[in-house]
Amino acid sequence: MKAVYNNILRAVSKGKKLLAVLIDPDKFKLSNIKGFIEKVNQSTATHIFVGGSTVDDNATDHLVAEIRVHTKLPVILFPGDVSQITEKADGLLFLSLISGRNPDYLIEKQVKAVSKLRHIELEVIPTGYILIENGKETAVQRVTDTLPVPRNHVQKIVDTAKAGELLGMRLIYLEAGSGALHPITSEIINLVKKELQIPLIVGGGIRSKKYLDAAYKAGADLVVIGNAFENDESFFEELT
Ligand code: 1GP
Repeated sequence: MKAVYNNILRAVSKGKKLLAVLIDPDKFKLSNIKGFIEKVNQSTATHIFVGGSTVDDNATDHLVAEIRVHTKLPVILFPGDVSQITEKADGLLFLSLISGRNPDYLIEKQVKAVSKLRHIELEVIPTGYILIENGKETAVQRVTDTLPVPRNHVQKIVDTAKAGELLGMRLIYLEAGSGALHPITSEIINLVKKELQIPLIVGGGIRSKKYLDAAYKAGADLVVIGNAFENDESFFEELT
């Protein structure tokens, strides 16, 4: 079954824009999940992503189980580490940090994940993950010990995304980083989108409807928002 990816493809082919709410297991108490997910259900969100750069073992498993009790939206893992893989989710973004040059995040972690994936039923979606500089150091940069691509190296960003597609990745994720000062620019989104046949995810620092609409208009198929919902749940209503 490839339901998660096929549903994304179907939505993109119809020109429907997708929105993922990112939940970081490190920042959410299990007891707050029910109320938060009720807001997600009433919003325009189409997906729930779960993941973080540093998460305690088992926290993701428990959190995903609790989320599933309260929603029918697809729950997709966006893991910072192998320990965050759980079969309770609907799918897994199998990330390769193709903007970086750290072999651990290009292939080593993926090899380590296989012994876990072999025994569980989880839709695995190969995803090229591209970190772009946003004005401040991000957790991804720190944890992965890689440099983001400078924002003004637009051709390099476009070529990196295309290389990911040519390597067989099924999604490209342009990441400015959690709480980014500058979200990914419309110019970058637009030029990357023009090169790709596969769906484009954009995230990091999107904290207003204006930013969200700009990302969609430039060509993002799916936008990921974490901090803006965490910091102020009334943001859900702003989007409706
Ligand atoms: C981070 O792209 C996501 O990995 C979302 O970022 O928390 O800034 O919305 P924000």
